[in-house]
Amino acid sequence: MIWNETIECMNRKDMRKLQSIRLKKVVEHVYHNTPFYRKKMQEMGITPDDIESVEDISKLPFTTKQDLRDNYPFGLMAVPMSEVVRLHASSGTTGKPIVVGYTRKDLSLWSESVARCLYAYGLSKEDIVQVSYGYGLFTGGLGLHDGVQKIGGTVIPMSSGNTQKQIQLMHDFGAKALACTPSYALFLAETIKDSGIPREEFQLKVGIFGAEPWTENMRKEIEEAMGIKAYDIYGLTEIAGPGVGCECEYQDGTHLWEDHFLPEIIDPETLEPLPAGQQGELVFTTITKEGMPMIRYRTRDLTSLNYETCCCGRTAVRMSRIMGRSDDMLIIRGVNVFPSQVESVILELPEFEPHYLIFVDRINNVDAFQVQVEVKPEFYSDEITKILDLKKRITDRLQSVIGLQPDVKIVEPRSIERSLGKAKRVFDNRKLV
Ligand code: DLL
Repeated sequence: MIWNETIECMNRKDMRKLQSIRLKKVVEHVYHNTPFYRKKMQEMGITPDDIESVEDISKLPFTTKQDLRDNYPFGLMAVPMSEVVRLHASSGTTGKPIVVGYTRKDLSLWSESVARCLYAYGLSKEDIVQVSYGYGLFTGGLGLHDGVQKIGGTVIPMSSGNTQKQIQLMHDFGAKALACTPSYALFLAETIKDSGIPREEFQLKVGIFGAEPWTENMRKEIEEAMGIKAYDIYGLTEIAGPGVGCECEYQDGTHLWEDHFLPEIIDPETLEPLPAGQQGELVFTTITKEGMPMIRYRTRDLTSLNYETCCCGRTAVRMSRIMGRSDDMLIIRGVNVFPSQVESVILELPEFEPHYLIFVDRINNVDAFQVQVEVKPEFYSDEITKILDLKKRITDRLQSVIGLQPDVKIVEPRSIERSLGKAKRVFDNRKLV
């Protein structure tokens, strides 16, 4: 099902035209209403007149998370606060939170974007959706909430946590879809298993998972554990929240709603735009937002774009699965390691649970790299040779994929703390010294 066929299936030429008109408009808007952007453009010697079409986008300055922090809390608003009807914020791990303000129109285009996603998952007004993303300053809860209401569906505003109750209501209310982080979905699947309620008694068919990187292997794991189809949803606070893009039934990339959020891929080192298909850093310009538009916002997310028409009929550009954030990449003994590579290996091996932690430390000036992983109860053993055998298997596999030998520590089932929201799996203690 397609929520907005005219836009989602628009031919490329018309989409470029629409994007060009909108880009020009938003550049004028921020130039006249946000001193920060005006100053940046003046420094580069450009005015809105230099922007005629999307081809001119590379003339514009980039915006970074640091710019949002430096202008905390409302310095990047492009409308008077009397027009701002909602604030969201993202805390991040360090420093001040970043704050985003939405006008009524911004909220409407955001919920329209989420509505497109819900239709792409095959959901409609007949369906009950349990929203188990956190409600509050985090965009996950309210973002999904408004989207479900937009399509006329029934929303269960659960928020995260209270896991037993989540299971009970999902069962009693007959939720067809569950929206939460993939890591929380794993915990819910485990809790459903423990509850003893037969899986057939649940109506659950669809997972709406995002807010953190997750691998194809993790998708398989969750789909099997829950008996559902697990779809990706992508977004970030600075741009809108969840629903900047999503997968369709073909699950061959995440469609981005490029009539609102104009994407580019750049080389994170040289900052030069990269051609379609090449992996680099995703950059967005919001071309319809009023409250706090973003010009060439550097997401730090690493992916590539595919402009071919999808089998579903949508022409909306697709991005490949996010490999991770450039700032999540670990450099261990000179080797680049993405946590997603570790996750992929763990989930390939049937003896292990999808629960793991990565510790990096510096001992005597040498990087120490430890991976802790839970073994499945049926493979857990008191016999040291069996555990050593398992350890060798996973160490060899990690070494061949990553090119670096980790110290693997196999831990007992259920010993790694479960996540209710975004999972924190990497502890790089080198940054502390
Ligand atoms: O996580 C918004 C969101 C809520 C998206 C619910 C999807 C579902 P932030 O807290 O600002 O916003 O974090 C944004 O999370 O730049 C990515 O690094 C990561 N991320 C979000 N969705 C995905 C995804 C929300 N589907 C940051 N796959 C982004 C991989 C994702 N990473």
